Parts: sequence; C-alpha cells; structure tokens
Amino acid sequence: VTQRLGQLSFLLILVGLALVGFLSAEGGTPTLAFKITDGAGSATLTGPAHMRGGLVNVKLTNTGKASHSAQLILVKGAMVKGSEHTVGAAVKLLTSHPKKIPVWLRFLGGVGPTPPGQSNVATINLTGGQYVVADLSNASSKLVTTTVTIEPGNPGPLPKTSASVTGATGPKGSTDHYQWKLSGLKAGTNRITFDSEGKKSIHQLVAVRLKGSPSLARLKKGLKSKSTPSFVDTSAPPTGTAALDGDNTHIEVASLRLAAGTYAFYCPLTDRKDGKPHFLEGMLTTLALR
Ligand SMILES: [Cu+2]
Repeated sequence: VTQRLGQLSFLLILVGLALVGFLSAEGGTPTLAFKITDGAGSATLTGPAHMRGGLVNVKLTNTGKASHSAQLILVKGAMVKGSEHTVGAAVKLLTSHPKKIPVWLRFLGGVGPTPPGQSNVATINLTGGQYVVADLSNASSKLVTTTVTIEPGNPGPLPKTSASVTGATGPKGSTDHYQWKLSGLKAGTNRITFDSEGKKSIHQLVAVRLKGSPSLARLKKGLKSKSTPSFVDTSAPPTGTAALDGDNTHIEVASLRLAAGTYAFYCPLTDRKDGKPHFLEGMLTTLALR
C-alpha cells in the first residue's frame, strides 16, 4: 500500500509539474519576430511564414544602418479562391506608393520607425488571414516586404499603459475633420495605447523634434514640402507608430522613444478616398516633453 501511495504521489507531482508548464506557456504572449538589415542601397526583411494570431507581440530588430519599420497589412480576399486581391497584387500596388489605398488592404498596426541597432515591440490582437509586412519608413526608397499567414487565434486583453494616443474625429463645431488626443507622454520610453477612432479613418502618429518654435502655419508648409523642413531637429531620429485602420477591434500597444524637447506630432496619411494629408485636417499638434 505504501508503495502504491508513493507511486500515486509521484504521479500527482508529475501531473502538477505538467500543469505548471502548461499554464506558464499560456501566460506568455507569443512573439511574431521580424529582422531587417540593409546595405548597398537595399534592405532585407525576414520573418516566419506562418503563425497563430490572437494576442501577439510583433517585434522588429533593426540591424541596418537606417531607420526601418514593419507595417502589418491584412490582404482582404487573399484567402478567397479566384480573388484578384492576392498578396502578390498587394505587394505590386504598395510598391507603386499609391496615393489612394484601396479598402481591401487593411493597415493593422505593427512596429513604427525603429532606429538602427534597436528593436521595438508592439502588442496587437491579430485576426487570421494573409498579411504583407512592409517597411514604410522611407517612402523614397524601394519598398521592402515579406509575407506571413496568420491562423486564427485567441484574442486577449492588451497590457495597460500610462500613456495613450488616439486619432479622433475633430472637435464639435470645428472645420477640422480629425484631431490627436495625447495623454501621459513624457521624455523617455513611453508604452502607449494607440487607437484610431471611426470605422473609415486611418492614422499614423509621426513625431519629429523641433528646433525653435515654428508657427502652425510654418509647420504645415514645411510638412507639405518634399525635403526635410529646417525646423526638424535631425539629431533626434523621427519616431512614431505604424498605421492603424479605424475600428474598435484594432488597437495596439506600442513604444515611443522620445528624448526631452518640443515635438510636432502629426499624421502624414490621407483619407482612403484621397484628399488632404491629415496634418492639414487637424492632426498636427506640438508638445514639450521633459
Ligand atoms: Cu490620419
């Protein structure tokens, strides 16, 4: 009997250990990891071909010499047989830097501009489907992409953050269509909850450190020009989020590294039906960070 009890407790310990292992594996959020490197005028973005979705950390490690990003773009229709909306068609279209982004390409966040030698993580609930992952940090160079198939997984709660960035509709009575609502940002590394409100909107936060205190009119004029405006302090690399389509289910937690100083925060994107860049429609604001 004693031997039996011994065997039984040994078995129970084994079951217990297995349970602990199972629970800790469940508790850790899986990471969808991408790497980007550059040299001789071209860059290479690599990552897994498949992964389960739901709550995931999207990580970009930049071992290149320039700033890079990893934008997740869901290709709606890519899983439908006979659809023209394939991953290949999406890459071809994105390579042409289209002014109007069609609705079958859904921008679902990812990692924003990441300086050389650094890595950056965003936490997202990813829906299943086929995705193009694109480095959109440099509009003038050749588009660098990879693709990943996300299998449907379990969504989970996003981590709580002390700072938030919301692309919101304009204030009542204003002619501006949109506005930024920024809360809790400080100098240093900010974990932020980034949300694009409104079903049809698409927003991306870009932060540039300013030299002097340019007027709003000068900021607008400078951001419209193709070259880097003289009020941009280039000693602090531009930072920001990935682009996020508006929908309540599309929220991400991302990192913003901001050294002390005064910043212009703006959205460089236009509406899907074309139109003005959003920084001319209310999404341009300045903030001093200490
Ligand atoms: Cu916008």
